Amino acid sequence: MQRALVIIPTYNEIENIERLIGDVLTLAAPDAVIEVLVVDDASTDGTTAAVERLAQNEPRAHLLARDRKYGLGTAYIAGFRYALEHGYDLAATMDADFSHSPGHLPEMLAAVARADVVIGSRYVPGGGIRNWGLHRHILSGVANFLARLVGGLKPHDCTTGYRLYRTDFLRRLDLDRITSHGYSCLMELVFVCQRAGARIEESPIVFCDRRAGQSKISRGEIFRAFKTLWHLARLRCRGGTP
Ligand SMILES: Nc1nc2c(ncn2[C@@H]2O[C@H](COP(=O)(O)OP(=O)(O)OP(=O)(O)O)[C@@H](O)[C@H]2O)c(=O)[nH]1
Ligand SMILES: [Mg+2]
Repeated sequence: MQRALVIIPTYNEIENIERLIGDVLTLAAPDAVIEVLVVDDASTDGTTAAVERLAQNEPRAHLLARDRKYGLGTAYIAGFRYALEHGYDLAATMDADFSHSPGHLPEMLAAVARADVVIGSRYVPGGGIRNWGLHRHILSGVANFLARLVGGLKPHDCTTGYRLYRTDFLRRLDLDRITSHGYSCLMELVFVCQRAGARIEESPIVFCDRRAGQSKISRGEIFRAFKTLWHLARLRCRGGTP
């Protein structure tokens, strides 16, 4: 039986997090024991306290409470380190706002039997997006087009945060050398995994726009995504790794 840790980064997700943890922990996954790690960046809406309370009565729920908003990318890396230190076989990442339906996780767990990294992909047959405005479609389309063109990334969806990694593969990566701290870390992670020779598989997901709580993506994050793409393009030209 494999041990899987679902890493959920949070910043002000009080309306979602307790219900999401409940849904993840009641998933039927025949070949895996599922636990949850919330990586919270000093939420101001009570998310930290709510998860802390829940974790006191639920041994499969864990909290990493950080003292300020360090950013989404660093939350993923902190989650990976926790998974490596605590001997999990698999590490998943999932947004807290139900955009990533826990219902897709069993399919991703099945797919990881033949891969090092499974990407929950909106842009493969069977995948899709519900309730997005035109500007979000354009932003995501442009980011993925550039990621493939400039960064040489092969997956069709390089900006999704719904993923599943084998920890024995993560152990081979030099996580200290990941440079992006925010959302663009998602592209950098694909780049690093691809460079390290990962077998990457895309498993279709239907992404639903958040119904509760507020989006945390900012204009600054979009600007930083371009900086990250530039960084990846340079690395690609030099043939080096980040
Ligand atoms: N720990 C941590 N989590 C974050 C941070 N920023 C965002 N998150 C979490 O990362 C996940 C994705 O953030 P969202 O705001 O949903 O980003 P998004 O899905 O691109 O935007 P929407 O479609 O509007 O929801 C959510 O679980 C957030 O709570 C951060 O700085 N630190
Ligand atoms: Mg979201």
